[in-house]
Amino acid sequence: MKIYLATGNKNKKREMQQLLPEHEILIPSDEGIYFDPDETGITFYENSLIKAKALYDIVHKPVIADDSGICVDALGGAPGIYSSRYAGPDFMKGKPDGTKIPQEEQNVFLINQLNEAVKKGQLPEAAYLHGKRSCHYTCAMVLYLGTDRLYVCQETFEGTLIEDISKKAGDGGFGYDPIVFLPEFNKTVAQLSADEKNGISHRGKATKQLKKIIDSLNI
Ligand code: ITT
Repeated sequence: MKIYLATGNKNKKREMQQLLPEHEILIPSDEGIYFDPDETGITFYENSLIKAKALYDIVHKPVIADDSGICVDALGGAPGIYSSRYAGPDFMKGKPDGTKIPQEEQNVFLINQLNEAVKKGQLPEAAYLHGKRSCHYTCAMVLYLGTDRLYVCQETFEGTLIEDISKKAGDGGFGYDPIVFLPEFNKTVAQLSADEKNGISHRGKATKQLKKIIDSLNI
């Protein structure tokens, strides 16, 4: 079946196609559809629903949306929903003119911001509970099948942020993956194979649950 993925992010498309090989994953740009809805929500779920509904209203076919991001405990869960726009401590929610900075710079800013917070102390409780460098990815996935007809799965993927950009490693995955370390694997997320990442990631776990719904509905 054709499933539209409400994204402009080709890395999300690649991972979703690996996760749902029996379906054809299409993104708006594959069909020349202009798609850039305002993500005005304040939660992953709200933004995922905004994207899913916006694309459903154009294609009137099953749509999945993925709103995701990295949440650093010592930073109170930031950058969270602003992860793709994050531009350092002065522009946690993105630059006023909407321009994005390169991923490498985002990575450096995030590590330095965490290092500063750890140095200053007085971290949020979660950072003491899970470790001062703890972080997790979150993925809110909405399967939108018709007006007022939708299913939601939200999942997380825990790791720790490396201490210095010189320790970044791996060229798999995308985004913040080279700086997210998984102690149990002794690897960064970017050092995992695609199958390994999909097996444990926020996106992989959310998709696994949505797949059960897709299969049970026989759509
Ligand atoms: P769309 O809104 O068009 O889907 P986007 O990339 O802007 O594309 P989000 O608003 O959901 O999507 O932001 C997700 C950001 O979170 C993404 O750009 C990365 O910076 C980060 N992110 C999410 N999942 C990730 C993953 O698996 N690995 C690394 N970084 C990830």
